[in-house]
Amino acid sequence: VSGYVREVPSRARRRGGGLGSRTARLSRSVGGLMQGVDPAWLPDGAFRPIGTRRTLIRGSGPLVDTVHGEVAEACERFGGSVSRAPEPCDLVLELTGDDGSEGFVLGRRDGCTTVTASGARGLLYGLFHVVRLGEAAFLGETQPAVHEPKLALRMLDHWDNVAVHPVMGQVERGYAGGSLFWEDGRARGDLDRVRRYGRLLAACGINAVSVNNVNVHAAEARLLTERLGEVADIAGALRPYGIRVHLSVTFAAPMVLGGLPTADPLDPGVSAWWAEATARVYAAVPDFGGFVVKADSEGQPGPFAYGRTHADGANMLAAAVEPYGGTVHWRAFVYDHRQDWRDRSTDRARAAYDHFVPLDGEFADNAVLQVKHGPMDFQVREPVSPLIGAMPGTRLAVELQATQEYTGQQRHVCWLGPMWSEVLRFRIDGESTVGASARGGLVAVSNVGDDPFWTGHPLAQANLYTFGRLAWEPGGDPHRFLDEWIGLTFGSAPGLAKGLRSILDGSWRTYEKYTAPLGVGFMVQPGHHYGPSVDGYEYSPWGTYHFADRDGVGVDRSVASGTGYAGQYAKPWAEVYESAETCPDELLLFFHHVSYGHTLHSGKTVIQHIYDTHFEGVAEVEAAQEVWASLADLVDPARHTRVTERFEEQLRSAREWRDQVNSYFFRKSGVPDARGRTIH
Ligand code: GCW
Repeated sequence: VSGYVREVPSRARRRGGGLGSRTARLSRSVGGLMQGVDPAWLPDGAFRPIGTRRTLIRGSGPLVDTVHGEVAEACERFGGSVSRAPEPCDLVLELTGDDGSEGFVLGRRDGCTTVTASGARGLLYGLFHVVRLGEAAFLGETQPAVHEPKLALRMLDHWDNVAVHPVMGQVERGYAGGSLFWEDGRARGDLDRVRRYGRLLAACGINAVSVNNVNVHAAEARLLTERLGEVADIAGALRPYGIRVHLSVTFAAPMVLGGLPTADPLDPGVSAWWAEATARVYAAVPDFGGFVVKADSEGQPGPFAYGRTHADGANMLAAAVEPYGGTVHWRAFVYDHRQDWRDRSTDRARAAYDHFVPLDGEFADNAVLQVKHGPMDFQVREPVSPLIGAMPGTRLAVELQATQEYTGQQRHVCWLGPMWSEVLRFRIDGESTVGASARGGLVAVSNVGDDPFWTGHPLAQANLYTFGRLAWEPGGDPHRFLDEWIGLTFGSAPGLAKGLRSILDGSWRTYEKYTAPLGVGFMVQPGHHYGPSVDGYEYSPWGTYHFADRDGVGVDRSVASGTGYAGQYAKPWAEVYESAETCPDELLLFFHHVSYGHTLHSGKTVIQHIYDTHFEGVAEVEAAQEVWASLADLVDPARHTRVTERFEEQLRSAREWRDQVNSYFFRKSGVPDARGRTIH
């Protein structure tokens, strides 16, 4: 991309000095961009309100040093001052102990803004909160107010492969270049970029990162043993920003790495092997977060081979990390991926609930069951997984997908904030929300790579930022987070925020309009999952079908006549979803097989809805593209060019979706478009 300076090799940049000077290096601008890497939501200018003032920092420890380094760098640039001794000041950042908490108290009196924290991370988050507030942090008087995260674990899972996988590449479902951590089978030497990543993550509240793919291939498996030093280096780069590192491990590690004849979780030799391996991990990374495990899922090994349960498997690993305060994140993505499409009684949507609900209460306290937010697989529209809320005796983490596998692969603008917020605010039983049930935390599959814009599509940064903010405050309005992101990233030129909002705000619904209709999902090209193929998965073993015929479309998941999936919900949802009359339009085809002439709550027939939304979706992309073009003078040229390129592809692809989906359903149904538009 024109306008970007290539990354300077880190050795050339390495000078002496502590974290302060390192931070200085990180944020030094080259033609408005930091050393060829987009500054994202931490441009130098965001620190001006702090950097022009006098700051007093109290307390000690590595994270206080980070805070000091940040403020010192801002002051160097903008002429303010920072001190550790009491002097007249505009901002006090004070750590009063270190109890491990993450909140802070912010107030303003007598011309001085004060952030007080009793845990070091809290001070860091307080600093970034002041950055977000900008000048507003230094106006008027405000009563001290407590700010603290609702969820203790706010985590990104990287599906990064150490060695390039022949099919999946460097990053599985990665759309932003190579891995930030790994390259050509080795850890990257350039830890500056990792550190800079940690800084961005801390600034939106993320505190944990898993550094390798849940599909653990041969090279990744060894991160647990002889390649542990590489993990320790990454942990060292992220630690100054309060981020703990986790590792995905293979359940078969005792066999693959230890030469044992079994990985049976109840075999004493197996647990002894894990205990030793874990001890070595903690010796190298004392604040290691724990293991992430994909077991008995899409061909990965697991406890089923030994006639053991998932609780047996998770608890054995949980016991290994327990002495060190670690956690096991055990994924609930367990289903039959070798299904016969002729078999209408098997329903993939049911699988996680059927496997795990009987185990409620059996998981150790430090074993967290990590559940995808929907029952299928990160489609643009799915109901909330009925597993969430059905396991009160188990700590659950909810997994979202920031990487846009099924939502345009970071070539399409698709801001997922509203979708995630709907999920998190969903009242499972009419009362408690998903956000409140996620006691084990909120996790997203990362959308970041070594791309200069971090996320390929520069506007996909909004997803990463919004994820962090929602994990901190699951009930928060995502539009507020979008506005924060816009303000920090793009500044405040008149007209800019309005334009960006209009592009991003409805982009998820736009994407939904031109892709698979009414919650039915998939219809993507098999394998890479980009672009339309209505029947691409219709006769496959993956369990993702739409059952369209000449009369109708959709999956009958009712209790009365279908797979019974609707009955996995608590009331009122079991009843709402059971009937096509009460089921919300947007999920109708997820729960019911209906005729093309079925009338939606909107008053339209299903077939006319399909036609209309597909035409509208493309028109909305065209409109967004025009708005973007009109912002050319207000946006950094390199950013503008990149997004312009992506819009061209988005429009091409949206038209392809429209034409394939509309033609498919016209040919199946024979029903013409009421408005007589061209359908091929
Ligand atoms: O969404 C699917 C992806 C796989 C992924 C799997 C999972 C890492 O297509 O690439 O594997 O989900 O979540 O484990």
